[in-house]
Amino acid sequence: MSSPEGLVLRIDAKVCHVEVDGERRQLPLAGKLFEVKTHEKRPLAVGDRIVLDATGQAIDAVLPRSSQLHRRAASEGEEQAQVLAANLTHVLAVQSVASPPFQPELVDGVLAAAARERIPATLVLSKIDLDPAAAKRWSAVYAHAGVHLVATSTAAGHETTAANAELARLLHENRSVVVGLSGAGKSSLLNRLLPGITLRTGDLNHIRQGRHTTTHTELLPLPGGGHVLDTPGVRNFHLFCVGSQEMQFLFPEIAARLPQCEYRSCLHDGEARCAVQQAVAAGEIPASRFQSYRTMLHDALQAERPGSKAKAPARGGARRRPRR
Ligand SMILES: Nc1nc2c(ncn2[C@@H]2O[C@H](COP(=O)(O)OP(=O)(O)OP(=O)(O)O)[C@@H](O)[C@H]2O)c(=O)[nH]1
Ligand SMILES: [Mg+2]
Ligand SMILES: [Zn+2]
Repeated sequence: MSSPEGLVLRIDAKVCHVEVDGERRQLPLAGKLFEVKTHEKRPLAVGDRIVLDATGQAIDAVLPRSSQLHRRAASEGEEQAQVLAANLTHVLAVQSVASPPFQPELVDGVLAAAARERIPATLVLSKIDLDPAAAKRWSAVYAHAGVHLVATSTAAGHETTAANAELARLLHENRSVVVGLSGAGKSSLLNRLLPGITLRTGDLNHIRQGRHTTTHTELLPLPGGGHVLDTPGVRNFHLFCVGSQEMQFLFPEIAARLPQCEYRSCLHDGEARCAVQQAVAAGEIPASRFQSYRTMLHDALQAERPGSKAKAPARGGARRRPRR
């Protein structure tokens, strides 16, 4: 008889909640799987499919993932990846236009991480009732980047009915993860879009004191199809092991200009006759996107320096000299 399989729904400090044959079990985060050191901070993520051992009370193995959303973990010593969720088909990057203010580097980090895994992503511009002009400005920036964007508000009298319906449809068709700053309105939005879901939402004073309202990630099966993972707010989203040459391909509007740069291996970082830098100067590529790209590029270059504690990039390579 083959060992039973399970689906990881939630991970706490010492146990994980797993669905096995339609039933929920709590299993310890212990055993051989947790003893092997890998580049991942923890060998298990919400959304993982696992194989149980013969006792049915411990995890024997994790099945290969179809996708994963990960970021660089803040850790001492060797760099590690923190996998936020596994086996996803959609990423919702939620960012408010105000309160808390829009943070382009965080949004661009999430979008780049999704692009690298080839997971379709939607940018949800939330709380547009608070600053409609900013909503327009950011919509233009991301339309230019070819990003699928939905602008929402759940405030009474400002509710965005068509946008909410579009998001609800996406949620029912996918296994989605919802990522963004604490207080961006992730849980509020899910409560509004999904009848029967009642997630705790917070007030901003609480959040300003550094406390998140959502404190764990839990995979929720949705009546009517689909699964969603609401996550606690993240403050940053640094990419894990993306090579400097690979970086621009996570920013489609930047990569599109590469053929017009003088150097085939142009990184758009001070090189002469660079079409990207010209397009930024002419206002054809939004400055915020270029700024995010530069920050991430410098991060990658730093990691590639000899003696860096980061591992060599899994894909892409070291910076090559520009050549004609
Ligand atoms: N004006 C306005 N306020 C909103 C909107 N959506 C949510 N809020 C408020 O924003 C605050 C934070 O909302 P949450 O849904 O708890 O935010 P969250 O992103 O889930 O936060 P964490 O769980 O801490 O990551 C609450 O006070 C909500 O009432 C909106 O569309 N407009
Ligand atoms: Mg929340
Ligand atoms: Zn260039």
